[in-house]
Amino acid sequence: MMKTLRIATLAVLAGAGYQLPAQAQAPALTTFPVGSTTVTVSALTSNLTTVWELLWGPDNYLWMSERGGRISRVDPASGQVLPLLTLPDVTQTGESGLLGLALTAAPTTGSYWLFVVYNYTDQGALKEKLVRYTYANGAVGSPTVLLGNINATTTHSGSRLLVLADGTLLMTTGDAQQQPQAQSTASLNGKILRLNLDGTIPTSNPIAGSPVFTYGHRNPQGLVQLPNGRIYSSEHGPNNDDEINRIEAGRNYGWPNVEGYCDLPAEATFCAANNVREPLTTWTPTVAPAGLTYYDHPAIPGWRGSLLLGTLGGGRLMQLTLDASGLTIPTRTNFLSGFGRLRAICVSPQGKVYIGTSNRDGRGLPAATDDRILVLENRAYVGSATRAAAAAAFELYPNPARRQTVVQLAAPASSLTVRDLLGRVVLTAQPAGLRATLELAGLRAGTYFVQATGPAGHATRKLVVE
Ligand SMILES: [Ca+2]
Ligand SMILES: [Ca+2]
Repeated sequence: MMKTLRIATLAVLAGAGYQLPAQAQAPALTTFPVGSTTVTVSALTSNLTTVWELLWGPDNYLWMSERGGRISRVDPASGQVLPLLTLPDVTQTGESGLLGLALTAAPTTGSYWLFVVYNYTDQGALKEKLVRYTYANGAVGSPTVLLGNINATTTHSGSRLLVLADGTLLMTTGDAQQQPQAQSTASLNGKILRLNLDGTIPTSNPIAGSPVFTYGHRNPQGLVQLPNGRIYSSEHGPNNDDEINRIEAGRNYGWPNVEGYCDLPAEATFCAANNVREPLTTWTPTVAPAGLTYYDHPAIPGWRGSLLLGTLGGGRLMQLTLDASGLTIPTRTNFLSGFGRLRAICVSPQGKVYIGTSNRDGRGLPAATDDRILVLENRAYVGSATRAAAAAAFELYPNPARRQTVVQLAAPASSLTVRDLLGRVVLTAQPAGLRATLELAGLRAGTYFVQATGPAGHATRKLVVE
C-alpha cells in the first residue's frame, strides 16, 4: 500500500514538472583514501562503447563522446544516457574515430557551440576534421567545418579540444605516423592548434597567419587550462617517455628528434638549437596518459591544486601535484586500479570526478558492463554552512547548498531570480524583508546564478547546488 502511494506521489510530482527526488546512492564498487578523505567509486552508467570525452555542460549534464560517433548528454543524477547526435561520417578504425568535444556559449543568448573532432574518409584516405555545431532549444544543428582535410591514419590522431579563457579554441593533433611533419610548422600534424571560434586564425598566434600554437608533438590526448591561465597537456611517447608538458605559445616540444628530456647528447644539441621545451615529467615504461583535468574543490582536500590524469596502459588515476611556479611536478601518486583503461575525465561543480573507461577500444579486456562512467566522490562532504563575508549586495549561505539556501540582502529587493547557465529561469521568489530562503529541492545539482533586483539595480551571485 505504501509503495503504491509513493509511486503515485512521484508521478504527480513528475507531471507537475518537478525533478524526482534524488535517487538512492549507487552501490560503492570500491573506496580509497586521499589523506583523511574516503573517496567512494561507483558506476554512473554502464554498457557504453569507448568513452572518449566527458565534459560538464552548462545544462548541468555530462556531455560524452563515444569513439564510434555518438554524442550524448548523461544525467549525473540518474545515469540516464540521452543521445543527442550520431555523426554519420565518422570512420572508426584503430585509435581513430570520434574524439574530443568542447562546449561554449554562442553569441546568441541560450545557444551553445559544440565543437567536435573526428576522423572521416575522403576519396579512400583517412582524414581528420574539426566541426562546430550549434546547440539550442535542446537540439544540435548547423554543422560548420572549421578545419578539415588533416592527414590521419589508424593511430596518432590526437585529439583533445579546449576552449581557453581568452575565447580561443585549442586542438591537439597527432603526427599521423608521419614523424617529420611534427617539426614542420607548415603541417597541421603533431601540433597544438589555436583558432578563433569561427575558425579564423587569432592575430595573437605565434606564427602570423598560422593555426600552429606549439609543435613537435607525437600524440597529445590530454589538455587543460588552470584558473591561473597555465595550460598543460599529456602526450603519448613511443615505447618510452610519456610526457606532461606545460604549453607555451610558439614552443617546440621536440618530437621526433627528442623523446622526453633533452638528456642524450644529440637531443641536447637539437634542444639548444630549436628552443625545445622539456616535459615537466615523463614515464618509462609508458603508462599511456590520456584525459587530464585540474582539481581544486574542497570536497577532496588532498587533491586540491593538482592535475588529475587518466591512463590507458596503466589503468590508473594519477594525481600530479604542481609547485607554485607551475613548472615542476613534485609528486605523482597513483589511485584506482581494476577498472581498465581510463581515458576521459572531468570534475563537476560539486567536486565529483567523472571518469570514462575505454575497454572496448580494441586494446582492453572489457568486463560485461564496460564501458562505464565512474564517479569518484567524498560522500561525507557537506558544503560549508558558514556565512561568507562579502562586500556584495547580497550573500548566499550555505553555498554550495543542498535543500535550501538563505539570501541575506544588504538592501531591499523586489525579486530574486535563479537561472541555470543556459539563462533559463528555474526559480523566483519575492523577499519579504532582507532575508529569504530559497527552496532548492526541485533543482538539478549544478551551477546556477541568483539575481536580486531592487530599486538600485541588479546583483548576481553564483550558487552551486549539490
Ligand atoms: Ca616532447
Ligand atoms: Ca630524451
